Amino acid sequence: IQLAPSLMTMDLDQFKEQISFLNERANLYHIDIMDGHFVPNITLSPWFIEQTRKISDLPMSAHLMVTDAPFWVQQLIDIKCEMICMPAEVSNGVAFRLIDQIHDAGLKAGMVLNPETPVDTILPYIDLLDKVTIMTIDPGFAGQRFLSVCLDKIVHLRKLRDEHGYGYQIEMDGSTNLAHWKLISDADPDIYVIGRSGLFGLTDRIEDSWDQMVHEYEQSTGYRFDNGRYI
Ligand code: S6P
Ligand code: MG
Repeated sequence: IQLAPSLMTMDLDQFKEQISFLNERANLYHIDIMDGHFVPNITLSPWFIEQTRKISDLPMSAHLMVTDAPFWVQQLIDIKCEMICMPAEVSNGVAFRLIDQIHDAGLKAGMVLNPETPVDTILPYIDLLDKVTIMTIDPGFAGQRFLSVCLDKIVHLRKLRDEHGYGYQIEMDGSTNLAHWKLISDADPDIYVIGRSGLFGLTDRIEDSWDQMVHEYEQSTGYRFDNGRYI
């Protein structure tokens, strides 16, 4: 599996220390970008990605929660954000064009499915995608209720991939923590987004929080990390 810390949930007063620590352990960073319309909140931005790049070489994965996908996709192409993940709910009529634009720029294209959105929505272009993200919470905020019903979509996506040889990675996002580690690892996504409840909110120090997360994951699933890193 790969671990993607969700940077909207970190403490900005320890930004540099936390990123320096995570650079050695995480696989990519998850950047939530909201517009106040698609969800009633505003968090990170393309500017934040550029700032974080000053102290990190890890790939950045943008999770767009916006109604005007073409506008934000262009902003992210301009700064060469490695993975651009669009909301399936507002991509009808623009999906193929946006996926092509992202690929033409040498970047990766993903789609994100909110809890009520079925996998069928993205079937016409699923073969073109590099990543599919399954929301296991209502989007917009940290600390939301975990929706285990959404895990079925992960199993479904894995089956479709096996049957058709699709190339997408499967990611889950939302309430990734001790209470749900076992259920999530049984569904077996490739990428876990970890936020406040599973990492940043555990202790006051990122070193201790990471250790606690690893310990909780190992206890719940029987898997072993190697030197704090999931190999
Ligand atoms: C929510 C966002 C997520 C959160 C993450 C917060 O709109 O897409 O990526 O940052 O879920 O962590 P938690 O553990 O509170 O759910
Ligand atoms: Mg997210």
